[in-house]
Amino acid sequence: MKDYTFDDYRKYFEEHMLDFLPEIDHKSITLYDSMKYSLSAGGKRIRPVLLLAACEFCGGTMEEAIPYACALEYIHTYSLIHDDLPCMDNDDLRRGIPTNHKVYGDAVATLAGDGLQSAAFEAMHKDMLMYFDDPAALNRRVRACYEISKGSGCRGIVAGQIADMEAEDKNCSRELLDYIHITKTAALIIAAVRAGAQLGGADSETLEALTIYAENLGLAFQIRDDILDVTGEESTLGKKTGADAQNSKATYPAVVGLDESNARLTELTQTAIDALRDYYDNAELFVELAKVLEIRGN
Ligand code: GRG
Repeated sequence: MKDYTFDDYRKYFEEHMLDFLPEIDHKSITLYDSMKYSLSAGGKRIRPVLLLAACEFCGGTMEEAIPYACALEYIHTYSLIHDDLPCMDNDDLRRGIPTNHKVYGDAVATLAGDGLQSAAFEAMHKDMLMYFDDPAALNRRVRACYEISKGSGCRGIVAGQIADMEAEDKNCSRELLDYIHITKTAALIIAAVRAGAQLGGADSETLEALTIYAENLGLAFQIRDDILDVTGEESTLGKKTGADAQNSKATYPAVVGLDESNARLTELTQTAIDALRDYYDNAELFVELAKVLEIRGN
């Protein structure tokens, strides 16, 4: 793996982030503006960085992975726009600025999310179209696209969103809570790592180790998110705190308390790091990222 840092990957990603949006007719410029508004609002860019880094870790390059990294961030951003809508979580603030529907209205925000999701699939398929004369390269790309489709679909974030909505105001078991967190959040983190690994041509052992890393990191990420909703600062988080309790959401602190939530977060972070034990010489970015996310403030 090259010696790139998280910031190197983030910078490369952000330089190319808008390159894979379809060219939009001027008559639909409001749609493009609203899509760009949420994409350009910032965000930690964890998913695209994980995808680029996993591709290089497995022997590929970030240049070949960039359409898929962008596609993944388009899908993640669409899910945030839709999640913030009044018919879902009804949030006013996201990534430190007013939510998409607060600026463009509910209908345009819905379309911005739809546009970003379809732009993601268009970007991946446009890239695949260039590899019909290279079956091995095409194979890696189809596999990456499958990982992203799976994470963003009815077994991934969409399943997580409905389970999350239906668990509001109810007693939630630990089993259901983990199901919600794995589908709602870990699914796209797993998709990022596995898509990058597929693009890089990972062998089955490395793919398995990276998958265990991503599953544990993804669940840890959502537990930290739940904890921050209770203990975090609105100005640092860029969104409202206390929203989970106000909406009677199923969260780790609500179901098991803060102490046990923190203990589980530490345990999952360590399990994620341990999964890459055999690769430590090369896996510094993944190990450091898990440690940073365990104590993140936003
Ligand atoms: C399919 C509408 C729909 C929603 C899917 C992703 C999702 C479910 C809902 C969004 C709200 C939420 C709390 C999701 C959990 C995942 C999560 C913690 C998202 C925030 O990710 P960050 O912290 O965000 O990486 P940035 O802004 O940094 O990209």
